[in-house]
Amino acid sequence: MQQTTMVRGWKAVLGGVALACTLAACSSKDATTDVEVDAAAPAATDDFVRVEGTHFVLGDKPYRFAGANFWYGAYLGAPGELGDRERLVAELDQLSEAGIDNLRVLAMSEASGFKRGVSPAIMTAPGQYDENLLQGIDFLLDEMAKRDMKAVLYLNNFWQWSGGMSQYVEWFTGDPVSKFDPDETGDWNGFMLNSARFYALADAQVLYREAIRTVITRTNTINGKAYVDDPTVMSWQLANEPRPGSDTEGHDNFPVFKQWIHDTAGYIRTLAPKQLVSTGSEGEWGTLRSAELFYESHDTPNVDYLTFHLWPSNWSWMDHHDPAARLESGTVLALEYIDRHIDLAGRMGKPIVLSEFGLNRDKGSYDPASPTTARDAFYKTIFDRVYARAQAGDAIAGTNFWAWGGRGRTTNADWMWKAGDPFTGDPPQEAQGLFSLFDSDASTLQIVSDHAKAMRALD
Ligand code: IFL
Repeated sequence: MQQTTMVRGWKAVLGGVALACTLAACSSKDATTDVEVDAAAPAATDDFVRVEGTHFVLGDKPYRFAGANFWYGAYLGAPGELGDRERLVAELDQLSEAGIDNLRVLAMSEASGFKRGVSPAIMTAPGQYDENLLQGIDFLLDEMAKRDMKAVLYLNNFWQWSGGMSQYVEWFTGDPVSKFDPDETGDWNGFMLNSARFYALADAQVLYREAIRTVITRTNTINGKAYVDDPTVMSWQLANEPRPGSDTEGHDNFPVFKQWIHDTAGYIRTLAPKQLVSTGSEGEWGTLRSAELFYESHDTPNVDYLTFHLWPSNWSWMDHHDPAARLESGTVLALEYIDRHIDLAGRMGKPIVLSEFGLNRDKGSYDPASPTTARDAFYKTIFDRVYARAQAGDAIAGTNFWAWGGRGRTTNADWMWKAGDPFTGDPPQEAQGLFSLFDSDASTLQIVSDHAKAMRALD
């Protein structure tokens, strides 16, 4: 199969696509006319994480990990005033010393009119990119390589905090994101249904692919490595938490959503054949609460492994304001959710990663000095189950807690982020301290660290 990825500006491609795509679907072949889907599995080379059956392998050993979400890693890596390289290096050292060596990072954001959107964005306008922020990814990857860390880089977002799919919808329909901004309207259902229009917009898909290509085919300005030849990148992820619709509405979007996953994953595969492709899905919760639809949407050789997320207080299994109150009953549901997804991955014959989970601090405090008793108990129980299933040879390969807050602190009375503030693990639409694991959270860090070491020690 010939792979001829042409380098073209998105506007030049647009004309061809408008003719080639229907609004219902835009396959990868249609979108570029020069890229084929269902490409071969990545070349197995020793330095890259690869998939063998339901496991990851690195060199001649299984690769299992306890990692972190670090969405703003590239922002810290940017040169000059924008970034904070000194902080980034110190925190990578802290994480690495704790054995936390797998980081899930945002690699594309879009400038938006959302009240709680991050600013600046990597894509400043359609097809225009902030070179400083791209150099932030360069710096991050280079520093991670020095510490033998692996990166999972996501290329879009279903949610508003980085612009994401809704911003593409604005660019290509003219409907402003402000009309659907959940932080203004309180209407999350309407926001999600608007965001999910993205998949069927042929022109938006062309720009999205151009953004994907811009990042994936980049050469690191610090170490000269082509990203596609850099084993630091374990996986490219289609988006953060892509959903076909809202919690339970949007079944009509499912066919185009599924096709979008299969074709976009195939497109990424052609660009980065040595690296893995994953979706960033929450699992059944984010797929119209359906295990079957989750299975179907990932049933393509273009997706190397599965991801799922676990949010007991967001999902009302526990209480945001007092996570201890229903810790026990919520944990039962959480463990069932974990087991169901690991079993499903086993049936699909793919590895699976719990790539987000989190819980509030005691009494729902945002204060980094407040205790984390319930959270610690929750982390420990989750890790124990993951370890037991991994030890039994099941498909679970690792976890990424949400989220590394490091030394980031807010001094704002409302706990919310504004442009220019230090970053914490909580994105701008959430209180800074909601789910962040700060550098001072010694007991939680110890739990993660112990688990990381135990996972690594498994054969
Ligand atoms: O901050 C949220 C993030 O957008 C996500 N999942 C849940 C997080 C906590 O609410 O991807």
